[in-house]
Amino acid sequence: MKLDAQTIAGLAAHLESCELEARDTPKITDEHPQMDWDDAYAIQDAIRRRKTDRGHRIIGLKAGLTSHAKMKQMGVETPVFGFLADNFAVPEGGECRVSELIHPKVEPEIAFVTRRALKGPGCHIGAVLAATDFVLPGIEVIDSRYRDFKFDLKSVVADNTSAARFVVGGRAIPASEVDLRTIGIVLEKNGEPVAFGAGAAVLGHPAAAIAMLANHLGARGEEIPAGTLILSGGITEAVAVAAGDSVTLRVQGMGSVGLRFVE
Ligand code: 0L1
Ligand code: MG
Repeated sequence: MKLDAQTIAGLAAHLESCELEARDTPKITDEHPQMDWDDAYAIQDAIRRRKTDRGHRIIGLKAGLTSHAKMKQMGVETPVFGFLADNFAVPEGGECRVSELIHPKVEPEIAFVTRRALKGPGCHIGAVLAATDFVLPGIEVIDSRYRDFKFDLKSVVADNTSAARFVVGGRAIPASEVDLRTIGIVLEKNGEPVAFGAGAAVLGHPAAAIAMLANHLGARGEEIPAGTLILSGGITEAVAVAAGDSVTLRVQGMGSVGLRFVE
């Protein structure tokens, strides 16, 4: 690690206050170019602790930048991992307040819920499917705290991978009932299709993103607990939204899930 404990705590406080006050910031590596991956995840962990210390629950995990479309959109090459806090959850068909966010975008995703714990190293698609209780459609609302979404990967990891809100719903089905590679998705904004894709856009198979997360946590002596909701990553590019927009994700054989954006 290159940063001391005080700097990590200060950066976590800074990024979390940007999140809570819907205020943007230049990327933190501008001031701390020596920051390494361990520092980045330590800052994310410190944000997580700030939330749990205030009584929030961590209700899920996420993988981000898992599709070529997203990697190309953001000019990066590696997936990243973050957490979902209880106040990020929007009820199906519910409202998401844009005044609480900086510059929200939506991503169509497949969400997994585990039945058994998953631990790396060596976690693979087969282990993920065997440990998955069900999969269901999910929309992630990302909201990088970095000005104009200009960042590098370490800054993104520290910022909890731009996690802000999410909704899951539609028809939950056992992973064995569907080929997650060929499953088709359509993302609609205000009734118009704006993005299309298939599950294979996520690392060839969305379960591969969950395996990568388990291996990432395993390297840190952690695991994905049983009963965890995990967003596997955007299948397409992220789509910008504003107050008044209504977004629906349709997933083949799994129904639809949606939310509305209000001021
Ligand atoms: O969930 C995601 O793929 C977002 C990762 C962070 C990068 C971004 O803000 O687009
Ligand atoms: Mg995402």
